[in-house]
Amino acid sequence: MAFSVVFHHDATDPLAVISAPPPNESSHERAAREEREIEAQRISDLIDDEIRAERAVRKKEENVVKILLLGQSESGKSTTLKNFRMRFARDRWIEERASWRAVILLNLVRSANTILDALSQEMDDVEQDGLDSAFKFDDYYRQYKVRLSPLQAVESNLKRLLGATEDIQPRKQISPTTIIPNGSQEFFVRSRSWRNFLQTTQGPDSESPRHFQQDLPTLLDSTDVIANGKDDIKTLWRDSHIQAMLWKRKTRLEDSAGFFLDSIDRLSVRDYEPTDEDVLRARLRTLDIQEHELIVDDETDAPKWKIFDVGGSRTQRHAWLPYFDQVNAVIFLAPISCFDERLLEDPRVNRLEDSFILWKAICSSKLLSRTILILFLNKMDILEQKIRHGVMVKRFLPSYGDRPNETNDVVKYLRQKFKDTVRYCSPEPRVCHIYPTSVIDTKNMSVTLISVRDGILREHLKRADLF
Ligand SMILES: Nc1nc2c(ncn2[C@@H]2O[C@H](COP(=O)(O)OP(=O)(O)OP(=O)(O)O)[C@@H](O)[C@H]2O)c(=O)[nH]1
Ligand SMILES: [Mg+2]
Repeated sequence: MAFSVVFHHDATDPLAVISAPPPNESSHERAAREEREIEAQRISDLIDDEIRAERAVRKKEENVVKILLLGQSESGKSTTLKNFRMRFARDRWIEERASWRAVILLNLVRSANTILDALSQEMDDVEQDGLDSAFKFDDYYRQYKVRLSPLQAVESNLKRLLGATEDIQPRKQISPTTIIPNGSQEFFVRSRSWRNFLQTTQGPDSESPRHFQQDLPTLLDSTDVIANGKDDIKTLWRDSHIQAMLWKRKTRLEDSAGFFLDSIDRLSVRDYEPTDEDVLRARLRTLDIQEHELIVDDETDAPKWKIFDVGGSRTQRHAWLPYFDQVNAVIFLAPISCFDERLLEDPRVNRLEDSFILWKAICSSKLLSRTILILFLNKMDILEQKIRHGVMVKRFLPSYGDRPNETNDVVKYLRQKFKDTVRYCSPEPRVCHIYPTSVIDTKNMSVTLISVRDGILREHLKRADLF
């Protein structure tokens, strides 16, 4: 009898036996069964929808390449991000460029004030110590100090405009043989207030012209004061006694101080508009994590890129860790020109040594064991300058031994050291791409970024296939 039921259904479909209604089913039982089936179908559809939604999110996530920029403070992380934005998000970059004017003027004025502060201290010291052999900065120099005193107010006004905060770092015992951080305190702007600033200064046609108009008088007043003092600033900056005094006192000007001081004529006009290079050179210390989304390829299904820029000073590094298991690639910046410099936040520590310690920690990290590693041996231009001026690498890096004091040899030596660390410290074998860079050199960086992009994409696709 049961067989006759089976043959009632499609004999070619074995599932038909299971899914067939029970024999002799009453109409009551049938209604209840159908209700159960409808409910089961509803739940099944719900689960399908959830799976589909999850897959869509995962697909979207998979189609985002996440890059973390790491390295000590002033290693060039934010400048690298600017290069990415300049190259791959050009429209937005141009929109924001004008808003950097306040930061650029602040960089310039701070450098001038740092020189004036060093001059004052030198005058006080020589007066107190009565050193006959020291060069006497007499009334001739005192008049510059008086004439340029309005720059203090300009610095305060620009800081207020940017919502900047002074960074108070404790001064520590310092070695007499190394360049020590003896300049004015670094300032920083929290990313939120800086973003607000950018959003409110995008020009009279933006949505917030009122704010732009509010900021303009401060910018123009600052420009006028700088224009009034520019000849004095230039004279002081070019004075060989001042240069010798800065060197002797180990006064640390920022890397771009010379660039802005040399460009003072161009920067101190009322209709000044920042160029790409000005923005790249502008120093604004990063606090918090800044996140930028870029489209680095014209193809519609190409992944989007998310780049995370972090603060590099020691007190900021705890914030890096949560990003380690989220990112596809790390670009680590090691400023190799810093072999004779000390950390601003801890002058006992050599900056190159600090970079090595960080690099070792990154290579050893289990969380990053499958992350693509890219290393920029940065500030090549400054390394070349130092070597040209006769600074001896082995004096600061005894292990360098008697190798030639030439840029190429130094780069080769350091490259091998960083490479050895990858080899010996990585939890599993990995390839690391190493590029010598000067991230302020836009032309070369454009080529480097294309190579970095292609390398990351290739690796990203390969890994997506594997896992
Ligand atoms: N000459 C030269 N200057 C550079 C180079 N890379 C960065 N700089 C300058 O060094 C300064 C610091 O660079 P940033 O990109 O702000 O450094 P950072 O790593 O973001 O620093 P934090 O935000 O403090 O962690 C800026 O004034 C840059 O213009 C380089 O290769 N050559
Ligand atoms: Mg930064």
